[in-house]
Amino acid sequence: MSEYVMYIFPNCPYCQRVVGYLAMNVDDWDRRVELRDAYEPEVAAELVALGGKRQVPCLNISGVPLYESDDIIAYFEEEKALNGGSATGTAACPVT
Ligand SMILES: N[C@@H](CCC(=O)N[C@@H](CS)C(=O)NCC(=O)O)C(=O)O
Repeated sequence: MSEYVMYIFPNCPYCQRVVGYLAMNVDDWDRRVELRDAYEPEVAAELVALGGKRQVPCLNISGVPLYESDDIIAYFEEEKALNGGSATGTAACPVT
C-alpha cells in the first residue's frame, strides 16, 4: 500500500506540475504516492469525503487533505530536506 494518495485530473496543469516535481525530486515517488483520477465518480466522491470539495491536486496525508500545488511541493521539499536531500530524478512522469 502506498504512503500517500494524491487526487488529480490527468489534464490539470497544477497536477502535472506536482507530478513532474515528484518524478524529478522524490525517490520511488510512484510507489510512495498513488495517483487517483478524480474524473472517476467514485474517486471524486472519495475526494469530497476527504476534504469537502473537488479540488485537485489534493494530497491525502494520513486522512488530512493538503490542497494547492505549491503547498504539496513544499511538503515534499521539507521531507526531502529532513531526509538529507537524495533523489534520483530518473522516474518518468505518467501524466500526459
Ligand atoms: N491554486 C490551485 C489551483 C488548482 C485548480 O484550479 N484545480 C482545478 C483543476 S485544474 C480544480 O480542481 N477545479 C475544480 C473542478 O474542476 O471541479 C493549485 O495550485 O493547486
